Amino acid sequence: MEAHTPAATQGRRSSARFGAPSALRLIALSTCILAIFAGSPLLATEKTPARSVQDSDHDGLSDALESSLLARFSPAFMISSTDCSIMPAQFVAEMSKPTVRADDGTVYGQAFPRKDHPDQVELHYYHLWRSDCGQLGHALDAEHVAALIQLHGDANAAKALYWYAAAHEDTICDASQVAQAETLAAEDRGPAVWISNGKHGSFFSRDLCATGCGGDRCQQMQPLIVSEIVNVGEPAAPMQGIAWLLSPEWPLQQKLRRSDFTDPRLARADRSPKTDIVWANPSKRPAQAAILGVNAGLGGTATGAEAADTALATAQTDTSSALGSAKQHAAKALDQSSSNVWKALRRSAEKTGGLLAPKKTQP
Ligand SMILES: [Ca+2]
Repeated sequence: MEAHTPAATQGRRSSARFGAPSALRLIALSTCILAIFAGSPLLATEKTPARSVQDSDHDGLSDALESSLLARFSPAFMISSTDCSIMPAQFVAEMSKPTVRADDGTVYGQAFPRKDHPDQVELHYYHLWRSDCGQLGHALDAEHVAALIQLHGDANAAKALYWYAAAHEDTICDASQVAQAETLAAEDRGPAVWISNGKHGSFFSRDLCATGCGGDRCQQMQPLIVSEIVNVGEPAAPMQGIAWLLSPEWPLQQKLRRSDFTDPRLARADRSPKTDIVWANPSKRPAQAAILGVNAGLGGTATGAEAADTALATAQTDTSSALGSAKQHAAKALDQSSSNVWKALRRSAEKTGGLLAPKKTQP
C-alpha cells in the first residue's frame, strides 16, 4: 500500500495541476452555452458603447481621441516674462461670467470634425487671459491657435496639415497668419508660437510679432509651462461643467463656432512657396498700412506688392538667413512708430464706432 502512496500522491498532484484549467474550460463552455441560450446578453453588452468611446460633446469624436490629439499637437507657447497678465489663466468652471481662478498656464482645447471632411479634425488651442493690458487694453482676453489635422486611423498616425495663429482677429489690426504644417516643421507636433506681451496676439515667429500692428512686442520671452489642457467641448455641449463658454463678456463664442481653415485660405497657403507664412486676412493689410504710414513695412519682406500676401518667408528655424535685413529694418520702423499707431487706431475706432475693438458676441 505504501508503494502506492507516492503514485497516489502524484495522482493527486496531477489532479491539482490540471484541475484548474479543466475547471476554467468548463466555466468557459458553460458561459458560452448560457450566452447562446439567454439571448446573447454578452453580445448585447459588447454593443453598448464602452467608456473609451464616450463622446461627451456629441460631435462624433470620442473624448479619448480629442484628448490624445490635443495633447500631441499642443503648441510650444512662448510668453513674455514681463506680461502684466502673467500667463494664460484658469477660469472657474461653474461661473457663467468668466472669472479667473489662477494665472497658472491653463490652455483650453477644442476638437471637432471638419465640415464635409470626416477624416479631418480641427483643433483650437485657446489661451485665455485675465486682461489685455497692452495699448487699448480691456478686461479678459480670448486668443487662440488652430490646427487642421488629417486622421490616419488614430491619434498616433495623425498629421497636421495647416496651422493658424490668430492676432487681433475681427479688427482692422488683424495680423493672423496661416501656414502649411511643413513650413513650421509641425506636422507631428505643435509649432512654436510667440504670444505678444500684453496684447496676446499669436505669431509663428518672433519677427512676425514685431510686424503685428505696431503694438505687439515679443521681448524677454520664455517658454510657457502648460499646467493643463482642458477640453471645453462644443458650444452646444460644454465639457467639464464649463458655464462661461458662451459668455458675451468676450468674443470666444465666435471663435468656437467657426473654422479657421476656409477653402480660399488653404488655397492661398497651397499656392505659396512652402517656405512662406501667409496672412490669413491680407485684405486688412492695406488699411493697416495706411494707418501706419509705412507701406513697405507691413509686408514683412519690405518688397511692396509682391509681399502683400506673404507674412514672412521662413525656414526651419527662426534665426534662418531667410530673415533678411530688410525685414529687420521694417520691424524696426514699425517699432519706432508704434506709439503713434495706437493713438491713430484709437481715433479711428472712436470715429467708426468700434472698428478696432473686437465685436462681442451677442447673448
Ligand atoms: Ca469636440
